[in-house]
Amino acid sequence: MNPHLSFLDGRVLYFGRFLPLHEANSLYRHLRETVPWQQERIRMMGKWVLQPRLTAWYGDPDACYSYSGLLNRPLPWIPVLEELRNRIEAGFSSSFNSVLLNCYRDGRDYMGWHADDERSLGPDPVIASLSLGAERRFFLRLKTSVREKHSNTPYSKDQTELLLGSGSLLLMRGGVQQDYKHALPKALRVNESRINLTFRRIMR
Ligand SMILES: O=C(O)CCC(=O)C(=O)O
Ligand SMILES: [Mn+2]
Repeated sequence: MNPHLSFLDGRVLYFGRFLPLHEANSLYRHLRETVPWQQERIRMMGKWVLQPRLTAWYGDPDACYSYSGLLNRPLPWIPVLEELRNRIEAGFSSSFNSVLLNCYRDGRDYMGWHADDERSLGPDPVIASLSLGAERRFFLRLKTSVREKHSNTPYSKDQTELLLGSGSLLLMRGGVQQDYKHALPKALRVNESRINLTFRRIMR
Protein backbone atom coordinates (compact mmCIF):
# COMPACT_ATOMS: atom_id res chain seq x y z
CA MET A 1 0.00 0.00 0.00
CA ASN A 2 1.45 3.37 -0.98
CA PRO A 3 0.96 6.35 1.32
CA HIS A 4 -0.47 9.58 -0.09
CA LEU A 5 1.91 11.58 2.05
CA SER A 6 5.05 10.87 4.01
CA PHE A 7 6.48 13.12 6.75
CA LEU A 8 9.49 13.20 9.07
CA ASP A 9 11.62 10.82 7.00
CA GLY A 10 8.85 8.27 6.57
CA ARG A 11 8.16 8.01 10.29
CA VAL A 12 4.68 9.46 9.75
CA LEU A 13 2.67 8.09 6.82
CA TYR A 14 -0.76 9.26 5.71
CA PHE A 15 -3.12 7.02 3.71
CA GLY A 16 -5.99 9.23 2.65
CA ARG A 17 -8.29 6.42 1.48
CA PHE A 18 -7.53 3.51 3.74
CA LEU A 19 -11.28 2.85 3.85
CA PRO A 20 -13.62 3.74 0.98
CA LEU A 21 -15.86 6.66 1.95
CA HIS A 22 -19.10 4.60 2.07
CA GLU A 23 -17.45 2.12 4.43
CA ALA A 24 -15.98 4.89 6.61
CA ASN A 25 -19.41 6.51 6.84
CA SER A 26 -21.25 3.36 7.86
CA LEU A 27 -18.54 2.44 10.37
CA TYR A 28 -18.75 5.95 11.81
CA ARG A 29 -22.54 5.66 12.29
CA HIS A 30 -22.26 2.19 13.78
CA LEU A 31 -19.62 3.20 16.33
CA ARG A 32 -21.34 6.49 17.18
CA GLU A 33 -24.52 4.59 18.07
CA THR A 34 -23.23 1.38 19.65
CA VAL A 35 -20.06 2.21 21.61
CA PRO A 36 -20.62 2.94 25.34
CA TRP A 37 -18.99 6.37 25.11
CA GLN A 38 -17.92 7.97 28.38
CA GLN A 39 -16.60 11.35 29.34
CA GLU A 40 -13.82 10.52 31.81
CA ARG A 41 -12.48 12.68 34.57
CA ILE A 42 -8.73 13.12 34.57
CA ARG A 43 -6.35 14.86 36.92
CA MET A 44 -4.73 17.93 35.41
CA MET A 45 -2.44 20.17 37.44
CA GLY A 46 -3.96 19.02 40.72
CA LYS A 47 -7.60 19.31 39.63
CA TRP A 48 -10.16 16.79 38.41
CA VAL A 49 -11.53 17.89 35.05
CA LEU A 50 -13.72 16.29 32.40
CA GLN A 51 -11.88 15.29 29.26
CA PRO A 52 -12.88 17.47 26.29
CA ARG A 53 -14.08 14.44 24.29
CA LEU A 54 -15.65 11.01 24.79
CA THR A 55 -13.61 7.82 24.91
CA ALA A 56 -13.80 4.03 24.97
CA TRP A 57 -11.04 1.46 25.24
CA TYR A 58 -11.11 -2.05 23.71
CA GLY A 59 -8.49 -4.77 23.75
CA ASP A 60 -7.18 -8.09 24.95
CA PRO A 61 -8.09 -8.70 28.63
CA ASP A 62 -4.54 -8.08 29.86
CA ALA A 63 -3.94 -4.94 27.78
CA CYS A 64 -4.55 -2.53 30.67
CA TYR A 65 -3.50 1.01 30.11
CA SER A 66 -2.87 3.69 32.69
CA TYR A 67 -3.41 7.21 31.50
CA SER A 68 -3.47 10.51 33.44
CA GLY A 69 -3.92 8.62 36.71
CA LEU A 70 -6.64 6.29 35.38
CA LEU A 71 -6.24 2.56 35.03
CA ASN A 72 -8.23 1.55 31.99
CA ARG A 73 -9.45 -1.99 31.71
CA PRO A 74 -10.30 -2.73 28.10
CA LEU A 75 -13.75 -3.71 26.88
CA PRO A 76 -13.65 -7.01 24.98
CA TRP A 77 -13.14 -6.76 21.21
CA ILE A 78 -16.28 -6.39 19.10
CA PRO A 79 -16.40 -7.85 15.57
CA VAL A 80 -16.06 -4.55 13.64
CA LEU A 81 -13.00 -3.51 15.64
CA GLU A 82 -11.40 -6.93 15.40
CA GLU A 83 -11.92 -6.97 11.66
CA LEU A 84 -10.34 -3.52 11.32
CA ARG A 85 -7.44 -4.57 13.48
CA ASN A 86 -6.82 -7.57 11.21
CA ARG A 87 -6.86 -5.39 8.10
CA ILE A 88 -4.47 -2.86 9.59
CA GLU A 89 -2.14 -5.58 10.88
CA ALA A 90 -2.08 -7.20 7.44
CA GLY A 91 -1.41 -3.87 5.71
CA PHE A 92 1.45 -2.80 7.94
CA SER A 93 2.85 -6.05 9.38
CA SER A 94 2.47 -4.76 12.92
CA SER A 95 0.44 -6.26 15.74
CA PHE A 96 -1.90 -4.44 18.07
CA ASN A 97 -3.60 -5.67 21.25
CA SER A 98 -5.82 -2.67 21.96
CA VAL A 99 -7.54 0.35 20.50
CA LEU A 100 -8.43 3.70 22.06
CA LEU A 101 -11.55 5.31 20.61
CA ASN A 102 -12.02 9.07 20.84
CA CYS A 103 -15.21 10.84 19.89
CA TYR A 104 -14.99 14.60 19.30
CA ARG A 105 -18.66 15.59 19.48
CA ASP A 106 -18.04 18.81 17.53
CA GLY A 107 -15.23 21.29 16.94
CA ARG A 108 -15.19 22.30 20.61
CA ASP A 109 -13.85 18.89 21.60
CA TYR A 110 -10.10 18.49 21.19
CA MET A 111 -6.92 16.74 22.27
CA GLY A 112 -4.08 18.83 23.72
CA TRP A 113 -0.35 18.51 22.99
CA HIS A 114 1.06 15.16 24.10
CA ALA A 115 3.21 12.24 22.97
CA ASP A 116 2.14 8.62 23.26
CA ASP A 117 5.39 7.82 25.01
CA GLU A 118 4.14 6.02 28.14
CA ARG A 119 6.41 3.22 29.24
CA SER A 120 3.62 0.70 28.71
CA LEU A 121 3.81 1.35 24.96
CA GLY A 122 7.48 0.34 24.83
CA PRO A 123 10.48 2.27 23.50
CA ASP A 124 9.36 2.56 19.88
CA PRO A 125 5.60 2.26 19.54
CA VAL A 126 3.80 1.87 16.24
CA ILE A 127 0.44 3.63 16.36
CA ALA A 128 -2.15 3.31 13.61
CA SER A 129 -4.75 6.06 13.78
CA LEU A 130 -7.97 5.74 11.77
CA SER A 131 -10.27 8.75 11.34
CA LEU A 132 -14.02 8.71 10.67
CA GLY A 133 -16.51 11.54 10.26
CA ALA A 134 -15.64 15.24 10.30
CA GLU A 135 -12.29 16.28 8.83
CA ARG A 136 -10.01 17.84 11.46
CA ARG A 137 -6.55 19.40 11.55
CA PHE A 138 -3.75 17.51 13.29
CA PHE A 139 -0.39 18.98 14.31
CA LEU A 140 2.99 17.45 15.06
CA ARG A 141 5.83 19.45 16.56
CA LEU A 142 9.33 18.73 17.75
CA LYS A 143 9.63 18.47 21.55
CA THR A 144 11.44 21.43 23.10
CA SER A 145 14.03 19.13 24.71
CA VAL A 146 14.86 17.65 21.31
CA ARG A 147 15.05 21.03 19.64
CA GLU A 148 17.47 22.26 22.29
CA LYS A 149 19.66 19.19 21.94
CA HIS A 150 19.98 19.84 18.22
CA SER A 151 20.12 23.61 18.45
CA ASN A 152 23.05 23.67 16.00
CA THR A 153 21.01 21.91 13.35
CA PRO A 154 18.80 24.29 11.43
CA TYR A 155 15.43 22.49 11.40
CA SER A 156 13.63 23.71 8.33
CA LYS A 157 10.24 23.03 9.92
CA ASP A 158 9.46 22.18 13.52
CA GLN A 159 5.71 21.91 13.07
CA THR A 160 3.79 19.83 10.56
CA GLU A 161 0.07 20.20 9.87
CA LEU A 162 -2.12 17.50 8.38
CA LEU A 163 -5.80 17.23 7.51
CA LEU A 164 -7.29 13.94 8.67
CA GLY A 165 -10.23 12.98 6.48
CA SER A 166 -12.88 10.29 6.95
CA GLY A 167 -11.47 6.85 6.14
CA SER A 168 -7.85 8.01 6.40
CA LEU A 169 -5.14 6.19 8.30
CA LEU A 170 -2.13 7.85 9.90
CA LEU A 171 0.77 5.61 10.86
CA MET A 172 3.26 6.92 13.43
CA ARG A 173 6.42 4.89 14.07
CA GLY A 174 10.21 5.06 14.21
CA GLY A 175 10.69 7.06 17.38
CA VAL A 176 8.19 9.78 16.49
CA GLN A 177 6.72 9.67 20.02
CA GLN A 178 10.17 10.24 21.52
CA ASP A 179 10.90 13.31 19.45
CA TYR A 180 7.52 14.85 18.66
CA LYS A 181 4.29 15.85 20.35
CA HIS A 182 0.96 15.94 18.54
CA ALA A 183 -2.41 17.62 19.05
CA LEU A 184 -5.88 17.87 17.58
CA PRO A 185 -6.87 21.49 18.27
CA LYS A 186 -10.36 22.93 18.62
CA ALA A 187 -12.01 23.81 15.32
CA LEU A 188 -14.92 26.08 16.17
CA ARG A 189 -16.35 26.09 12.64
CA VAL A 190 -16.80 22.30 12.70
CA ASN A 191 -20.29 21.23 13.84
CA GLU A 192 -20.09 17.54 13.00
CA SER A 193 -18.51 14.86 15.14
CA ARG A 194 -15.43 12.82 14.45
CA ILE A 195 -14.35 9.41 15.72
CA ASN A 196 -10.69 8.42 15.91
CA LEU A 197 -9.33 4.95 16.61
CA THR A 198 -5.71 4.52 17.67
CA PHE A 199 -4.55 0.92 17.49
CA ARG A 200 -1.71 0.29 19.95
CA ARG A 201 0.40 -2.45 21.43
CA ILE A 202 0.54 -2.41 25.22
CA MET A 203 3.59 -4.18 26.63
CA ARG A 204 3.27 -6.32 29.74
O1 LIG B 1 -7.85 12.15 17.36
C1 LIG B 1 -6.71 12.08 16.90
O2 LIG B 1 -6.47 12.14 15.70
C2 LIG B 1 -5.54 11.93 17.84
C3 LIG B 1 -5.79 11.00 18.98
C4 LIG B 1 -4.55 10.83 19.82
O3 LIG B 1 -3.56 11.47 19.65
C5 LIG B 1 -4.57 9.84 20.92
O4 LIG B 1 -5.59 9.19 21.16
O5 LIG B 1 -3.52 9.69 21.58
MN1 LIG C 1 -1.84 10.61 20.73
